[in-house]
Amino acid sequence: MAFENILFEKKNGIGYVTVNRPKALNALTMATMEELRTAFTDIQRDSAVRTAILTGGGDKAFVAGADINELAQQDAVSGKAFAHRGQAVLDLIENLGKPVIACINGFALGGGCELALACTMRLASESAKLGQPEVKLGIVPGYGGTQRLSRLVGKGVAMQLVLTGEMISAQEALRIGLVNEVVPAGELMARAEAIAAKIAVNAPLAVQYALEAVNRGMEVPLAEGLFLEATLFGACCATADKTEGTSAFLEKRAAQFQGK
Ligand code: CO8
Repeated sequence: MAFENILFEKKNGIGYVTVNRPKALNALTMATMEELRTAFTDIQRDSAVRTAILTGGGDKAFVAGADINELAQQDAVSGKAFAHRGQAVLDLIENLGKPVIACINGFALGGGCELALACTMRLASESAKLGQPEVKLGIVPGYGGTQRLSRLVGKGVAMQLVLTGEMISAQEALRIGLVNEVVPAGELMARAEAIAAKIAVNAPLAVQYALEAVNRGMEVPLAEGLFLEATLFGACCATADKTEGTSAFLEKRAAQFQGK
């Protein structure tokens, strides 16, 4: 499929997705969201792709939010449908079964911050700015910002960000746990690729189940989460990769995983 709003490339086991509307600071139109859905569905289905890296085109923005031109047209019914459809794309990214690393190379505001929140981990360049400015536009976050942000950084800090709408620096985002690491802009992609390479040598099913255990475990009481963990642990014990991983350790050689 030819994309108009994103760039999509698969190389060395990594799916590279770039939101590419730099003139509008990569603002998310519905068409852009549909293209993201297509690209991430492809990544999910392609067993040769082990991780994904999501970033923004140009040097100014990751994503500066939902496209305000489209937002301005929404009424109660279409606005709800709009938010729902976009949320489904972010759910796909969050539960892809493969890690998605957000490279926040500039503004990550509103829907852009929410898109980053749906990723498995977030790296930011030193000049990145993050925030949930929706209240300044008379709306609330609609792509999960009121939910994922508070789960990630805690209720009090999330409230401050969502209610003031103020932008914070990459360093402040690091301090509150909104991003995992801050790196110089020129090193952002290389750092993401280095993390992806570390994940790629591990057992694919174990990576997938670990991701599922953390994501789903966050939503249930501890006892249920521990039960889920034990169940997925048991499932891992039935895989060829567990036999290979434990044998390779005992034979003092590198494991060759097959994702089986
Ligand atoms: N939508 C559309 N166009 C945008 C957006 C956006 N979110 N952000 C920037 N642009 C455009 C500008 O209009 C401008 O276009 P033009 O050159 O044609 O005038 C171009 O990008 C460059 O922007 P600026 O000139 O404003 O650049 P500055 O460096 O002066 O400022 C800012 C950068 C601070 C990032 C500024 O552009 C800004 O404040 N942007 C809006 C940020 C924002 O409010 N984002 C939240 C949007 S709401 C949202 O995301 C809700 C998500 C949930 C939706 C769920 C239901 C749909």
